[in-house]
Amino acid sequence: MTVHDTREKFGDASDGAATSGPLGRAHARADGSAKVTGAATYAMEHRVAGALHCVLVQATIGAGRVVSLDRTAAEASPGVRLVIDAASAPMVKALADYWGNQPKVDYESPFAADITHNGQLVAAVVADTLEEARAAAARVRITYEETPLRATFAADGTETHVVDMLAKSWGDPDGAMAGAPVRVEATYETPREYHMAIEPHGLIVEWEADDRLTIHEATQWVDGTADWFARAFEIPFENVRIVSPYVGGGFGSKGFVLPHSIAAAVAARMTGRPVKLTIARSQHFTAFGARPATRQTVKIAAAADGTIVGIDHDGTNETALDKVFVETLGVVTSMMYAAPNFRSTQRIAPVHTVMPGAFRAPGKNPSAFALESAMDELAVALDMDPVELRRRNEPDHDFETGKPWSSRRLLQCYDVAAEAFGWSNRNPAPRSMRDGRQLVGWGMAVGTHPVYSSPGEATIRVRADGKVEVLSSSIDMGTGTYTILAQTAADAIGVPMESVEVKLGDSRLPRAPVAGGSQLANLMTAAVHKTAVAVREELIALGLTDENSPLRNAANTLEIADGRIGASRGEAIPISALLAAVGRDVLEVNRDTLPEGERTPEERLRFFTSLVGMEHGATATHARHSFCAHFIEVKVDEDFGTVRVSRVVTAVDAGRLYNPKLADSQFKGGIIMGIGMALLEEGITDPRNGRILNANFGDYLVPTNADIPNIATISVGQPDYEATPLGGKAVGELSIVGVAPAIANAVYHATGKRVRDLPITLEKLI
Ligand code: MCN
Ligand code: MOS
Repeated sequence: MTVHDTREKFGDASDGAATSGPLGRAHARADGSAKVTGAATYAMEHRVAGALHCVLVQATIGAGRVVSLDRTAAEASPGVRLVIDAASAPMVKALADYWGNQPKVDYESPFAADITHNGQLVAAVVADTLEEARAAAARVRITYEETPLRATFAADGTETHVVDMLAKSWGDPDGAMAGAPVRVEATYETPREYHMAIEPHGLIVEWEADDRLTIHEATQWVDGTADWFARAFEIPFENVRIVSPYVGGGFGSKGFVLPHSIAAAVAARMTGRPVKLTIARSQHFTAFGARPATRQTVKIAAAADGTIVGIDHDGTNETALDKVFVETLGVVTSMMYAAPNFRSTQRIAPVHTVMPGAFRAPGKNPSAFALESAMDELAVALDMDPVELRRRNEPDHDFETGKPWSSRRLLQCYDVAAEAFGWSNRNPAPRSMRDGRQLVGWGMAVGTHPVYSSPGEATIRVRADGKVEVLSSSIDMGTGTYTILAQTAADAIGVPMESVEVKLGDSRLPRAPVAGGSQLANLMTAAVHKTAVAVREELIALGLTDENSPLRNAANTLEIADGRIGASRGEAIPISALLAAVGRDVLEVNRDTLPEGERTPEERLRFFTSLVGMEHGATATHARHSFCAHFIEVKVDEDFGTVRVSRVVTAVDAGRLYNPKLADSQFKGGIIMGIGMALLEEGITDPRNGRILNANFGDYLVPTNADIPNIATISVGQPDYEATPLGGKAVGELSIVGVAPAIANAVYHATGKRVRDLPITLEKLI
């Protein structure tokens, strides 16, 4: 079953899209053929003459310090141009982190001498060839002094710090718990999980002058990256060019500048040559952080009829010793159900790890694993259908902010997904359903993601041949930005999709914020729409008022459709003919969606190179979220305990979908990642030295085709203009949220066994 099979019966978002043009329609990816034919070039495929190769040397201990680092053997190796470490590399300006935490020093090195995690960057070797650099890297002799190590956080909850800023509480949660007839309480754990994008991290750095550089690097944020390099090397923003036309997946890992990228830029500057650095797959586990391990205790108290009276959620995530990353664990819990009494506590536990980072639906994803597992446990305790339990606790507004929902069609998600799945045929008793030697389990859970928004900017050029160029420094990491921006421009101007060409991923283009928090589609379609409407108005004005326009006396106003302009009932001419007649080579318009008011160039830049302009979730008037409900079937082998997901039906409310085909692909991608999280993914840490033992694609398992069943996604969203200008809500991260608990709940239904720590591997079931 696909979204298309169910559309007739259940409808889909394009029903409400209110468009006759391309936006809201299922178009194939505009960049698809370039990708499958190899014409799309990724960062490391960029050819640059005379490039040297850089290879990283990483710490082999988890805690302590470098006592000596002997470069002589490496420097004497064939082809070697440079060996650098903390002692020999020049420092760069230390910057406040992306959340505004100020640095403790003025200058810092990308290389460490004090070791706080295994795999920390300690040196780099630059040579003529990759092989020579690799061979020499193995000859860097390092001796360490090791100090005691905390590889993972202690199970007893000691050594955690409460993050006061994130504490939430209302009503009387303790009183509600004490007086309630039904209570569940359990602790849930999720392990370290890694992004594992297909395209490895890497970059090519070229210094054209002392204060001017170009970097080819896959990034989710061209402008933020350019600004970071500019400030770190103390050169003007305009002098840094970041080029990133294609990104082979990022999932949060390519949002921010990482130490190895600074190291490559330092190496290029020192050698005076372009430098290429690709980090090896094994280094992807330590050169930057992914989802931290979490432990969460959830208590839910309810009346006998299932009405929730209180929720208490206490969650901890591990973080680095010297840097704080918070995986915000209370985020889903505080807005999902009508809880009159509520508390959530956020803790962090510093351990010897690389600083964790954002990974698809940070906070939301593990938060939902705990909450949605606990809801299933509550349904069991109440002897109530889990969908019915959720229906009874559907909140009519957001309890946390007190604001109304911009839209919340979760009840509709339950209706259509339950019907498409056949949920009414479920026998609620565990171990009651079978398929031969397989135990069959049906489980469900919900997911959500807030709508974030930031300003955007776009330039549109209509060329003499009538073709339309859309220019933006925003990026497409497989999501569909190229396609939806072409759709938006085509729709608003009135030209066919085929005559629109979108150029992205270059800091020379108009500004864009990070493609993170699932905000890019909504904010960039808004910026392109605004620009395209202005283009359309200018074309019409030209047609009506230019003394050489053949349409000058045609009517009071003109219309543009299918690339032709004319009076509504009169004859229409191609846009190219109008431009030729009035003697214009090009018509160019630039617009942005920055807040009103005079802005200095510095203020404008700050909006696109920091997170200051980002609106999180609620606006002044509304709470904005996307929603989804997953219904999942698993088959568990009774003898071996192996779990297979055999069917998934997911209903989504992400508002208006700009391209249902690409949105469907996003939803499926998220669900597949959720299946990996539930059944396969786990970074295993050696307690002796903090090493990640399965730091490769052979041992860190992600789902393959054989692991993935039929997935049906059904959209019940309708345009939500309180959420965003064009009515869409968040898509990219939504559907990973809630998959793991739906599977855990299905496994419980199949086996009678509740697994509270991911992944659900066979030894936990036997
Ligand atoms: N879309 C739509 N209608 C909407 C919103 C989005 O049709 N109302 C579709 C569009 O095709 C759009 C895509 O969904 O290009 C994603 O839009 P959006 O939700 O705005 O997400 P972003 O463009 O900001 O992309 C980032 C988001 C994040 S934060 C992660 S993490 C993630 C994700 O996208 N990483 C991905 N999806 C990914 N998909 C791929 N293939 N690779 C990644 O690394
Ligand atoms: Mo997505 S984790 O916000 O890049």
